[in-house]
Amino acid sequence: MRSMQWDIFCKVVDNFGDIGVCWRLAADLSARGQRVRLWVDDSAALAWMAHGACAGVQVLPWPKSMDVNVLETTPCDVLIETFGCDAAPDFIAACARIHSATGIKPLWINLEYLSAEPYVARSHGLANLLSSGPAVGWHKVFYYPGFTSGTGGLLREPDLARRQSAFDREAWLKRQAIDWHGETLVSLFCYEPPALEQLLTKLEQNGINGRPAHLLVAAGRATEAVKSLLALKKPRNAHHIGLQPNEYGRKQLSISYLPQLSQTDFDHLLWACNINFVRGEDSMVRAIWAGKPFIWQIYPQNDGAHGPKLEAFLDMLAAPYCLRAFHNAWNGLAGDVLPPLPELTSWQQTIFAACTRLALQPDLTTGLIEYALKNR
Ligand code: TRH
Repeated sequence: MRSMQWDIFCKVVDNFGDIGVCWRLAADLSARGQRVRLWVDDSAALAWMAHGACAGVQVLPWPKSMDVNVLETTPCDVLIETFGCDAAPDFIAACARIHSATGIKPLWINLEYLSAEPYVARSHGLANLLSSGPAVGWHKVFYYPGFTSGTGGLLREPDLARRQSAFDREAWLKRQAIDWHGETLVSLFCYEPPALEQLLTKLEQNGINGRPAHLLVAAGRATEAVKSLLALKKPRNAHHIGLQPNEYGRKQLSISYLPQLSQTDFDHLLWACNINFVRGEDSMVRAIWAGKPFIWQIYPQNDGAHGPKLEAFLDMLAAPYCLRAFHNAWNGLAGDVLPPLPELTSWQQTIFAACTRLALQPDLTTGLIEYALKNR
């Protein structure tokens, strides 16, 4: 396959989703023999997220005029702006200069956010004609990841299934120094869900279906949210959640706080757990590939756009009523009372069916490479 030069532009707005998706895409392109420069305004998270992975990607600071000289020796074949960010004007001006000297012009793609809403299939592949600036007359193509065949698909590395089937849960838990005694493992990666306290109380009282639960809490906002709730509970209760034995003298909930994991280890976490709580878009996709029961906290938007987006996602999953009700409460979109967790076997079947169906679609990186080979 022809190797092309890809230039990916990433602006970190907040949280880890922007850089997380950009890094995953960059690493996947590179693993398939493509050459990648990742231009990012804040690469701090890559220190832990990308740890030990993919020397083939060049990570570069957001470009200024002197930095784009590299284009003279290695011109850009495919320019990807991610999540509505505009590529640096100096970079575009350099592309335009090269174009007038050599006729070489990059394919210009705007990679959009993931959603299961119907507008995605309608908008995928539409192009805008640029009416001003050094690249006037060029086209910018809107490329939408998605869950159906009329969209760009989802990120899924070709070796994912092989790695997953070779995964050794106990060895991994040991390497993470997690003190596990066969409890039901639940991962928690969230913002500050209004029903978090209720979830902790439910787990403390009943574990999962009466079996002890061990909660593995992701670093950052999830850890802060859990710790501050436990600190609030302390004076009322005189005990920490998770330290209370139940009527049989057994502890129903224990908690481990995780360090920041590499993306590879974040996958391992999702594979190791029986139930995953995830947030944002990238970890939701990874939870689908993990094939385990999961709950999604959607990224909340001020205009309420996350409500219909969550509905569309639940429709795509063919989620039964109990899974919808739990999602709506977890996301603060319906009532104050957190319903019981869905029954595990049917929950597992719903996710497994979605995972199997979605794995049959071409993945995002394959689609992008094919599109670039055809349209460049
Ligand atoms: O961090 P997020 O909430 O990102 C969000 C959303 O993507 C949202 O749509 C976007 O608009 C906003 O950012 C700006 O959740 P997300 O998308 O799951 O990204 C988290 C990334 O962090 C994902 O790639 C997994 C990775 N990660 C690790 O690699 N190690 C870890 O320990 C943790 C907790 C996460």
